[in-house]
Amino acid sequence: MVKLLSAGALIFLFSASVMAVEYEDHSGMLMDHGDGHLMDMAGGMVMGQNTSTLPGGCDSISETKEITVHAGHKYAEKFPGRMFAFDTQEFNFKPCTKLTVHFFNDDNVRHQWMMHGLPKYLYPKGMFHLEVSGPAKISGTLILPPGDKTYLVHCDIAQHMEKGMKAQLKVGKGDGDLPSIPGITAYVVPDDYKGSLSTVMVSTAAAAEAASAAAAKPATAADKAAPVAQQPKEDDSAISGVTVIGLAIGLLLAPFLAKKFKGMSPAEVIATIFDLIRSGIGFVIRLLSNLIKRLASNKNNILPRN
Ligand SMILES: [Cu+2]
Repeated sequence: MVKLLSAGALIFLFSASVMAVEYEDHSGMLMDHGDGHLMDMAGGMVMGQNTSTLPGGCDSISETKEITVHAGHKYAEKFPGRMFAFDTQEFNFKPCTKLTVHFFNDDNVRHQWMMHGLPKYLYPKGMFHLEVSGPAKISGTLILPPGDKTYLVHCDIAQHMEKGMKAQLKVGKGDGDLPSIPGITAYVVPDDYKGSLSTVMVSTAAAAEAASAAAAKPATAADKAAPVAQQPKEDDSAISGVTVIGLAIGLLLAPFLAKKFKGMSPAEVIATIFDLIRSGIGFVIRLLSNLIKRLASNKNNILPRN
């Protein structure tokens, strides 16, 4: 125990002097809530702690490993466009390894080292999870399952993974690479710095969908206009809502139709008109259901007063 404490103190002193950051060590203050859930008063947290139960398929612990992982803004500096990162993006361990993670949060915000996809009979929600508000350190232990599999490790604080705090942990050979791991795999939604409006629009899924099918155009207009029609609560708002939708469709359709029918065979023109009518009917149905909803809600409003 004394040995452990002094080793911990040494690590603490060493990292504090090297990094010039004073980490609050949460590992000694944790309260065990059972089920591998440990917490302290400062919000340090370990979930899915498992130091002794072997996952199914493991006859014994193959190896005992300890790693130190840092999380912070500065580790993202080498990845253009990223804001947060771990200092390591890929981990690799033998199946059935007993792994202790010493997690250092270098930032003055909250970060997590959250691993997903673990067997749920052993790890609540299939997760092993370290979390601490920095600058601070927290440690936890788990036993990795057997087999070749790639596990997602990330920080689940809103937008931290999207901003770069994402890694993969391969057990055995793993089973492939995950997308958007900084420095390892391609970003799923690559940024385009050309700056032209058309490329910006194509990069959004909604615009791509609208461009892919001509018939989708009136539907898009209806979708955009619908919230406008739903907002007002007065009776006469139905008329202004319809007017707004009509105007929106008219504006969108006029140049579209002119372009669309140019150089078309009669059969193609008919097919296009059919498409438009079909999506137009869908739009009218939606409009009617909106009106009915509004009438129903008005009725409800009036009834209690009488
Ligand atoms: Cu984070």
